[in-house]
Amino acid sequence: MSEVGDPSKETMLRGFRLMVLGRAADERGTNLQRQGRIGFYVPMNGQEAAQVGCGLALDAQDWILPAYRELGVALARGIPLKTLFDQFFGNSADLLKGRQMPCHYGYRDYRYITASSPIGTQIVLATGIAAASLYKGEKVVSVPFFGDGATSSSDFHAGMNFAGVYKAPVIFFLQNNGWAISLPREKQTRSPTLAEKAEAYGFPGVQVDGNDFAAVYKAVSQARARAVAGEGPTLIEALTFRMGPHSTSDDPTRYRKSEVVASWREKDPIDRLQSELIAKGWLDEAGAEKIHEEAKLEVQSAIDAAEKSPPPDPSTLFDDVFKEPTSLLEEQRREFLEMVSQGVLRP
Ligand SMILES: Cc1ncc(C[n+]2csc(CCOP(=O)(O)OP(=O)(O)O)c2C)c(N)n1
Ligand SMILES: [Mg+2]
Repeated sequence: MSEVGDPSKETMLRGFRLMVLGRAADERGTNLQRQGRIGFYVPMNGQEAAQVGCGLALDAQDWILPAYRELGVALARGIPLKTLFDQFFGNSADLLKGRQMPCHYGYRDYRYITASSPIGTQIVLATGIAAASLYKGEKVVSVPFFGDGATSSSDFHAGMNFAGVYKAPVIFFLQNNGWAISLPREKQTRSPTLAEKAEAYGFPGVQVDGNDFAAVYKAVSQARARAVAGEGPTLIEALTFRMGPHSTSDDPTRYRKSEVVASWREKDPIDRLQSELIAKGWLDEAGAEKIHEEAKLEVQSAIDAAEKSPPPDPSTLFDDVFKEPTSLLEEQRREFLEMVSQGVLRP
């Protein structure tokens, strides 16, 4: 169980390692797509403190409902790198059987619900799960991850209202990274802050520096304590910045000024935590360097292992549609495999 309030030395060091590992994996994710080795990628570069800080403040039993760029949360939850890269490659070892876009993963064993691209959907789902936890008397919270853009969705308002009325144990974790693809935060709403939207629904909304690992951890752990004590939900607005493109299908230089990006580079969450740990005497330069190097090697070995697995067998395409396949489906499978063997179709 995580501590409530300020993170301990162990949690800070663990957070640092995970943030460094996340950055290394994320950079390779983007590069693998650029090299044509995977089909798509959604980077989280710049948002490591928000994601790992939140992830580590949760209990393993809490429900995570990610959007699509929550690699830091996945690592904090303990999902192995190899499992994630298997999914990015969509290979035969992928637990999702190569059927989802890269980054759209979910794992029952980790209470990590499948990522959802339709904006805001995780907000209502999390609220429903939290209402069920309340009904069953479980001391767990549900955490939807969403962005500034999602606050304009109807699901945001429906979920917030429902959670407020029923005092559902939800931590609405909003990463305000400044942009909803090419739409800046300033054009999203006239509210001065996004956090204050919680007031209308009768529960606290707090703004936190999303590039400050310890501040995020503290805010989330306190919101969690409140939720499991039956005091209801909290909206947390973590102020951060998306350093890279929205996804590998986006070119942010067409809508963002390079000076703004450069100013956020000065606030890099990993550099910041590294300096803090060194200032406290909990880490030295050589120790930090070792963590960076080890992360790169760990990522490389996960990629090497994942790339060795062949693609899923074409015949599996028809599995899991029904518990018992219908005769029509079996006929389609036969026809499909025949076309594959004749080279008419290439899986
Ligand atoms: C309901 C819906 N509308 C539009 C889209 C297209 N879309 C994909 S991501 C995105 C921006 C979301 O921005 P934000 O909520 O700030 O999250 P971020 O990508 O910045 O993490 C949009 C509009 C979508 N996926 N779903
Ligand atoms: Mg955004």
